[in-house]
Amino acid sequence: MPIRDYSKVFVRYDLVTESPYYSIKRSAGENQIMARVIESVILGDLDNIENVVKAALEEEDPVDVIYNGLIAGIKEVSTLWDEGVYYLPQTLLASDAMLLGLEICEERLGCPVRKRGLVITHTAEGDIHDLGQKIVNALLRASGFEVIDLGKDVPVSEVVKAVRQHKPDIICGTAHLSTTMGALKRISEKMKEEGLSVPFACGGGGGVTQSFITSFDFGIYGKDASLAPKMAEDAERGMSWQGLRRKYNG
Ligand code: B12
Repeated sequence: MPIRDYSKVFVRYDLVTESPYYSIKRSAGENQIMARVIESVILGDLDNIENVVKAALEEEDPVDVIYNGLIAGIKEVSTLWDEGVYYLPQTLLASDAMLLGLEICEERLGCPVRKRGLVITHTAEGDIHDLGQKIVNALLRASGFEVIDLGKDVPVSEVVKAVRQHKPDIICGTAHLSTTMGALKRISEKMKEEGLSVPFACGGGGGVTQSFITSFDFGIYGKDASLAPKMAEDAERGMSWQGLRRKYNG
């Protein structure tokens, strides 16, 4: 007999759990358009994320879509991962959907004509968790900073070389793994060896805490990406890394 209803074929019922839908409702409240952005991130819906984000941008500010849509969605994905509901494939799809959405928001944010200063951003050597870094890039660019994005899994020596070459006002680093966060400290040590002194704002997960980041020279801990433009502004005005640390981690 021919199959009449294809919607029941190849459905992974273990993935179609109550959990994501419950999460979406919890995060978005009454805002239906934001609920669709969150849903597209959680479900890793690469076919629809672009249209959904564009629709949200007709009603909402790009920074709100980033915070209340894309970041809210990926936070739910983090919870689903921690609860053991999501595994690598779903998480990877969700991450890619978030990155696509972020690109569209970034385009909409545009860049102020006057450049305020230069920032180098990267995700630590051995680490591919670059979502936080990409958010930092978008918010910095929206605030008028020129951003050199070194990408993910960037060797310590390459970061230091870029600092030597471009002389940024501030560097940003993101790490999530206990095995990669040490690269942030090694950057600080190498900069010191070479006589370079640049504020080094860091964020991420796992062991990347304020006490770890402030255990090495130049390190300033940022819990949230929204702090990056504020730190960059202070650095560009000439505040030292010690001054920044007092202000943000005091
Ligand atoms: C998404 C994710 C992935 C995605 C990453 C996709 C991508 N493009 O980033 C994929 C599926 C690829 C992945 C892979 C792996 N992952 Co993973 N992953 C996660 C997950 C679910 C969410 C992390 C995340 O992106 N959060 C959202 C972003 C937006 O948050 P964020 O980066 O922290 O950024 C925020 C702040 O920290 C801050 N911020 C960040 N950077 C900066 C910088 C500055 C300057 C400032 C001011 C602020 C700031 O601003 C942002 C918010 O505004 C976490 C679980 C969790 N609960 O966190 C595990 C987690 C990080 N992963 C983990 C592991 C183990 C892995 C794998 C090794 C799994 C495997 N067996 O292969 C691989 C790692 C491969 C590698 N070499 O890196 C572990 C790490 C454990 C540890 N402490 O070592 C975690 C904690 C899961 C767990 N509980 O086991 N992962």
